[in-house]
Amino acid sequence: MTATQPISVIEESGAINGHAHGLSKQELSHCYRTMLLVRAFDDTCLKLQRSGRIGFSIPNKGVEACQVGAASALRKSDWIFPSYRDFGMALYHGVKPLDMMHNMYGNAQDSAKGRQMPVHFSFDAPIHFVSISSPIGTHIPQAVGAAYAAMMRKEDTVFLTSFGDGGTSSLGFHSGMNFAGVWKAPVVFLCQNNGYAISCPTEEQTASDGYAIKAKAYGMPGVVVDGNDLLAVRKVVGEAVERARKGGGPTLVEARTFRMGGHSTSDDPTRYVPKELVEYWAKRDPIERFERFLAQAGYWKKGDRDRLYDECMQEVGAAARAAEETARPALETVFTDVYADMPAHLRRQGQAAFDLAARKGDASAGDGKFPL
Ligand SMILES: Cc1ncc(C[n+]2csc(CCOP(=O)(O)OP(=O)(O)O)c2C)c(N)n1
Repeated sequence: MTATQPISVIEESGAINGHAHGLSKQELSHCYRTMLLVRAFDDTCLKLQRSGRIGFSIPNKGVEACQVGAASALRKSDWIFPSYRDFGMALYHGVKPLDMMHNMYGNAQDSAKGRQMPVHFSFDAPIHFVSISSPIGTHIPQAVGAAYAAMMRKEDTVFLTSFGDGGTSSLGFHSGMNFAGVWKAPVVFLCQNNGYAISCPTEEQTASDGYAIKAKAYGMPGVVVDGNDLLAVRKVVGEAVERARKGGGPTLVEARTFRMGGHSTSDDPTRYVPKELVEYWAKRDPIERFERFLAQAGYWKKGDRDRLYDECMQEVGAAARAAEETARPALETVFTDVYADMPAHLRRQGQAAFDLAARKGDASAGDGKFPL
């Protein structure tokens, strides 16, 4: 890992040494509660997956400050082109756990009607949150193209695209960074360096001295920030956002953090992450760090965490129950939302599938058994 010291604001003690964050008590509380909501959603989905009620989930423990700090630096009119791990950004801007749970269950209320993987949300926004793509890095040039279009229309909208350390090895990273650098598109590239791309560590991902340094080759600033420090992420992303908004072009932000769970529920990180590394990062939990800051500001006392986390768990639990009770999408929806006029061969295939289902019954009814 590079020797560059990440920018931080909240010291381990919770002190911020005169940093003017400019946030009201209400705004700070919203950041704190959103981080707890991310964790509650995460904890609940892990239990749902392990008990066979949903098929898959993407853990987020440890990276909450990156997501919430970055989202808090954006206006609602800005755009987020997220990675699959970024649902904290959506929650911050008002998406409800229930909207997310419908997707986790792939039910009839899911905007993708179960035709996407779980955690691949697409929302009817309270925020501009582009639907999540699985292929690594493909959303990076999409964000740049959208930003360039906004620039040509002389809008002052900013586009944030977020990806992991592994995302920097994608073709999309190169083409997006290059185009944005040349044309000064209003983009913030947020690389959440959580140490691993599934089991691939940084030493095997890049020969360069970290990720922020790559910005230099594309003619833009590169900044390293402590990704477990919400106020530092907000400050660094906020400066990049304002630079972009004023026509100053893109920035690459590398947020150093650590994912405290598996890559996904299909992964076993104990097979490749050294125990000492987990212990090191466990002492740097982003939520506890923020609590120490809130306590020093006089906004937090012992007991607040349990009460609020419990509230979040109630909200997420109710969402899971409601999503589980919601009917599955109708079989016909497999064939909808693609063509305005469905081609004849697809209509024939659809009819054959409906006839089969009518004769044999619903093949997916499994009495609550693990669906895969
Ligand atoms: C183009 C492409 N190649 C491979 C994969 C399989 N894959 C899924 S997630 C992942 C790791 C990505 O790691 P990183 O970008 O660091 O993000 P993180 O999961 O750590 O947040 C890989 C290789 C994929 N989805 N898309």
